[in-house]
Amino acid sequence: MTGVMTTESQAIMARARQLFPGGVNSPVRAFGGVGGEPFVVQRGEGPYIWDADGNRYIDYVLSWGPLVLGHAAPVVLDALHDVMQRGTSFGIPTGLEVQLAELIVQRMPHIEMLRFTSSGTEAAMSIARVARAATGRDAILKFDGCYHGHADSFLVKAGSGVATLNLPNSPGVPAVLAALTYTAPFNDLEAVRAVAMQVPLAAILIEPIIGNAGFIEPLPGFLAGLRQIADETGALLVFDEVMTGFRIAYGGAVERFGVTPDLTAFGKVIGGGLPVAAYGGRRDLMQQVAPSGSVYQAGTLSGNPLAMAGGLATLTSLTPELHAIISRRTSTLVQGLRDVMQKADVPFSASSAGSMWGFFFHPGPVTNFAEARQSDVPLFNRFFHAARERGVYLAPSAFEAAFMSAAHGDDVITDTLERLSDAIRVAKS
Ligand code: KE4
Repeated sequence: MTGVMTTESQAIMARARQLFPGGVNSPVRAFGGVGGEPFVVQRGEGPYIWDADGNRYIDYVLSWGPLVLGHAAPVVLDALHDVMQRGTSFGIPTGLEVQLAELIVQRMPHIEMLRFTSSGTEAAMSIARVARAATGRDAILKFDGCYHGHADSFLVKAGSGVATLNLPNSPGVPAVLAALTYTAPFNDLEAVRAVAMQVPLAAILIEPIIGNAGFIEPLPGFLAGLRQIADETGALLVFDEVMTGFRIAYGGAVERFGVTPDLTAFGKVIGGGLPVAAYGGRRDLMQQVAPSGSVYQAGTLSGNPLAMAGGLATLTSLTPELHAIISRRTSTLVQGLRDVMQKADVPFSASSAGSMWGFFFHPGPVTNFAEARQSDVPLFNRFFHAARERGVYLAPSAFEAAFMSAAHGDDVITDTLERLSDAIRVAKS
């Protein structure tokens, strides 16, 4: 029997599995949700990535959101090349972090002061600490399906029933800490009110559109209702815009929904593919962060000049006009997908906001994570692999959002729809 040829990806992953848990440096990359063997990427350019065996894919994951200009955008590469000539890291203030912060504040005026970190986890974790210090309260409330990074307080799962104490969702998370995090279903104001009236909350923390359970939008009035509950009960309202920031609208969730949080976490797009995140908001709250205040938070590579240059090049290029173009193309893709799935006669619902989109194999509407979990995951998994075999890379999980970039031209979208039309024909049978 001839030996099965080992692909280059398989050979590299075999070595990786000896070195990293699951062979990866972040769990979702291991394809655990969809099964099969992850591939190793060799390079990316524009809307495309190539794996170690030379297979090309149209990429709708875009490094889980950061690459709103596409892979290896020339303007980003030029900025990095220029800045690295002067050194790569100092641990000393540089003008670049000021410039990027001014750009963020200019587009999101509710951000009066901010702090850069190197990951969204750090940003969200720091916000929890600031909220607890500012309110003198320990409890926080999050929503089923929302992900805010892997800090202990956020790795919790809903207990039985609605708005109950939470249980650790990972070994190593102390039960006493998990018990300080309450969970409510997305879009359920009564559940939030039930907790907030019983328990003094430091913060109500939410992804304004959930990107970590697929793509789930707030019902009209839901975010405004959270603002009201927060004001009535003395909790802070926190938007985790690590994924939605500069994607669902030029000015993020505040522009799209007209609700202003007290603190916001950012990430992904503001680094343009380099490790950047940030948290910020009301000046009176942010001034409590060391060294101006006593809430400690720090980071060796926070505000790193390379990362700042990546973010500056990206946000400077992302003009309102370009954002509108990408958003329009995203709508075209989503409508095209609806048509494809209708012809294939499969239960399907899809939506988009700016340059972020997502779908479920579910008739819809999907208004919370429990409903999302009723979608046809086995069909999604077959569709994921059929799409990948036809050169389209979607997130390797039924519960992740998808993204669009400036590099995904109309021709790429047309090509995508043709490929996915064949993929669903195979996946549904
Ligand atoms: P990081 O620590 O991974 O930079 O950011 C955590 C985070 C915080 N908030 C939101 C809304 C996020 O989406 C994330 C990270 N998103 C995931 C994608 N679901 C990153 C991919 C991964 O975990 O490898």
